[in-house]
Amino acid sequence: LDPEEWLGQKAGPRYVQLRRRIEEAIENGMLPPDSSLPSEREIAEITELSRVTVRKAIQELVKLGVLEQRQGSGTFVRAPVAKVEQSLSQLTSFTEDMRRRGLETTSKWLERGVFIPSPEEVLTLGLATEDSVARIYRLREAGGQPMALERASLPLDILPNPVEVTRSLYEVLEQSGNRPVRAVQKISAINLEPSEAELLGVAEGTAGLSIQRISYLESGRVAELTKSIYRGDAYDFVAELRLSP
Ligand code: 16G
Repeated sequence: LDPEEWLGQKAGPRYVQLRRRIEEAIENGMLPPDSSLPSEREIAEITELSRVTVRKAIQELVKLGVLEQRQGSGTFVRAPVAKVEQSLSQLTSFTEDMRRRGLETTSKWLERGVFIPSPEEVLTLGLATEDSVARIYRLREAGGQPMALERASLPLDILPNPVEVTRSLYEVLEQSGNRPVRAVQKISAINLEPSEAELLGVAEGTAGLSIQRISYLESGRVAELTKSIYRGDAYDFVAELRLSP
């Protein structure tokens, strides 16, 4: 960064100018993915800007998901995630999908327990109005990366004890003989809400996929209503199509 080159040349506050310069350096490969940025002090020296201005530019890029701060080791250029290619023709669980790719899964629990059902849950899960519903809401991570936000609702007789789910919901259902055998899935495009983007570690307004899965037991009963938000930058959904006979 040559201060002469840009100071006073571009419109807008100085921290915005610096932000753009850093973005350009990333785009043209001067700052490759995973590389570390000089310290705030160094950047302030090179650019002859105040540390407050430098900090503001960096904070903004962190918020936008362009840079990330790693505890004790500084600021880095965020590497884009490797895309996951997910088949749409098999009824698998997140844990199984990721295990197949050699990735360990973890969950951050946002909600897990027994609740009064919403009208939608009553209708979809075929509950009586006085019934309660089991809900689990979690941030799902694979290989340390946040991948999806998932909100699952199940009838209590199918999942009597939601806190029992510590890793895989489908594993728990399998053990009680309630593993779904069929599901209907609907996928829609969305822009992530600020709170969702923050949890998923991406910039506000980033594209996401909203996926609703209603799954059924062998008996035809609804086992699960799950609403998920998947990172648009981390997933490709793939289906095989055949000419109908
Ligand atoms: C998948 C399913 C979700 C299911 C979960 C179980 C989609 C869009 N959703 O994420 O409906 O509840 O797997 O995963 O595929 P688990 O057994 O790892 O908890």
